[in-house]
Amino acid sequence: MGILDSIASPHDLADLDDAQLDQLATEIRDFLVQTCSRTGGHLGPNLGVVELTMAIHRVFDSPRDRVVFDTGHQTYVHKLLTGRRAGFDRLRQEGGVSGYPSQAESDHDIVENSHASTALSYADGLAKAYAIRGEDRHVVAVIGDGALTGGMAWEALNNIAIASSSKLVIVVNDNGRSYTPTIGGLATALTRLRTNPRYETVLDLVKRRLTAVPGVGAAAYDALHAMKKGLKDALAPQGLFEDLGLKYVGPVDGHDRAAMEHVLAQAKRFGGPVIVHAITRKGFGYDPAERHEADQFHSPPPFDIETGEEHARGRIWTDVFADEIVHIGQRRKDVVAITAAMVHPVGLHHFQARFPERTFDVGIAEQHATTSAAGLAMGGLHPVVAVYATFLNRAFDQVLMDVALHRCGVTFVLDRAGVTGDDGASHNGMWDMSMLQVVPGLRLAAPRDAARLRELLNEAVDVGDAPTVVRFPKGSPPADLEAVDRAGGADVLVRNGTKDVLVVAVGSMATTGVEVAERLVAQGIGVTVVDPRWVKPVDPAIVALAREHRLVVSIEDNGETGGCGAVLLQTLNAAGVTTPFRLHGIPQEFLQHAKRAAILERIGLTSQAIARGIVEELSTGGPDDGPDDGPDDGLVDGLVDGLVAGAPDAMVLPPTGDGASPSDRGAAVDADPAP
Ligand SMILES: Cc1ncc(C[n+]2csc(CCOP(=O)(O)OP(=O)(O)O)c2C)c(N)n1
Repeated sequence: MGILDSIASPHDLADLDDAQLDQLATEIRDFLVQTCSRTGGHLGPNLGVVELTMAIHRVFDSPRDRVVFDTGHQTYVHKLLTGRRAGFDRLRQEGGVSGYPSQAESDHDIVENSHASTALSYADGLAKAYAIRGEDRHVVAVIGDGALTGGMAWEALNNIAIASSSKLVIVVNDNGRSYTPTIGGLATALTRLRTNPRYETVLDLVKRRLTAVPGVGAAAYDALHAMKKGLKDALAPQGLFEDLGLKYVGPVDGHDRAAMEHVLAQAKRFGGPVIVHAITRKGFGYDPAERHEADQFHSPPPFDIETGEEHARGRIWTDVFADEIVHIGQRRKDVVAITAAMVHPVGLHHFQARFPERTFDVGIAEQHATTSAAGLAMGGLHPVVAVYATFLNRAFDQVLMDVALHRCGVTFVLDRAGVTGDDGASHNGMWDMSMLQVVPGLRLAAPRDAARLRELLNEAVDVGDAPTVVRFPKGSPPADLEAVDRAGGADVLVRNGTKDVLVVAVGSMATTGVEVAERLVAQGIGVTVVDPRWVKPVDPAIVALAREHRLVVSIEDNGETGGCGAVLLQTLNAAGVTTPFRLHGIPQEFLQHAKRAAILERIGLTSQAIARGIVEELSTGGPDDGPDDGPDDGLVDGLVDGLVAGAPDAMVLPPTGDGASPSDRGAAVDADPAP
């Protein structure tokens, strides 16, 4: 049994000696590598915070003292030290520990995040609350140099600087990287600190002094303490944190646990806000991660431990975008690309390699990305802002007022839209189509397959007088699904039999829509399936089709409230179309982490569940369910007769093939964690 097995809470760290603590750090690293090699996960960031997290838990008294990790992707070590080791068997899977902090998992987690740059604001509020309530509790915020590029972090620092009675320790975990190296003036300033030649000398000195004394003695502390002023004055470039009026300690080697503990203890004693600048290495201690150029194993899918080679994954939606945006860039010299610190994950790396001067990594700054894009458009260019769908939430006001109000031709490309699953509630891209519906002039496209992604992206960048959005899900696109006809700008995917049911299937739900049609047709129900391609504004051709059918069914992988179905229903209502309507989308709830297919099953977004609902509606209520008194009754009564005549299977539709619907299989989701 290793030491890690004996750790049930941070208190168990107190009695360990230096050798045991070193051993524990090694065990934690081994454990993380083993686990992530099977499940995928945020390995690199966690390998970088092993000693730092141990030091925090030895110096502070969590959960009485509060520890808030920015973004939350680097909390695996914290979870291991707070009694959650067993749950790592199913990391990021249903029933296992989640990939981010979780209140339900532990009292040691107060913030449930995943969106970056919020920790300092939470910590500011917590520390002020404890001060006002007269509670002697500290708050520790851990924030990476990447997350520190987010504007909200600086809004917080601006306030923390004057909150002199806040017992707040901010640990800047500076590994020089977000995924790729962190960009911008802040990164340059931090680099100056890190690469100052005297820094190494001082660190060496610190180490020598500390190891010269047995254990963690007062002499060691005094040595460090005496040096603090020197460190600060000699090495801290005047003008970063100190000009804000914040106390600054460091830089300190974040992999030197004893040094970290001393600096943290010193910061704790100060009793007001203090910044501790820790230098760490992402992926530290696992060679393939340290050598991994693109992102030092920021969030690999399952991999081979010996070689670090990632298990093959198929071609995903992002790859289709990555290739097409290069073609567009060749054709259009005015097209420029913006990423918020995620050049590889959003597929801009090829574009960047080809057109470096036309690619802007703005840091974790979706708001700035959006308004900067407005400026670029005003200046005569066509920006493509590529972000994960969930992160566009950050920039709603900027989309509305800065881009749309000014009728700027900016294209937003939203990756990982819809249910993403493994990364938990805040990573699902289930709000974009609701929030964007209210933006005047904005046009929104949802491609159903790779061919449509290429087509719609090209159409989007041709719009020069309004924002356009192209959104697509995580994972691999299904096989291209050709249209049988066009209706206005929409593609007709199925036209079979009489005009009983019109299925309006949005984007990635098109395959599901076609499967629903197959099931209904097998029941003798006539079906038309359309993919609107552009879901905003509503195509008049769809309104006309709705008028001709007896039931309209909308399917989307977006929240039910205010999404495509809701707006279509509203549009039909305004046009006087009274056809009954069934709306299928994601219930407006925070979805706990699980596989995407399992979540879709649970919330009824499968062809089987949708088809069953339609048959039930048609047979029990729906358009008209009375005696034979109208033109609809042939269908309805036929179904009811079928049921009455001992055909209960009409209600329980058989699954196709192996029970998993083709769309569920086609939309295979890669195992890589989202950031
Ligand atoms: C608002 C927002 N935008 C983008 C991301 C995606 N993302 C997750 S981690 C990360 C990099 C974080 O870098 P840093 O804070 O330095 O932490 P590290 O991983 O280096 O420890 C990014 C861009 C996010 N989580 N939140």
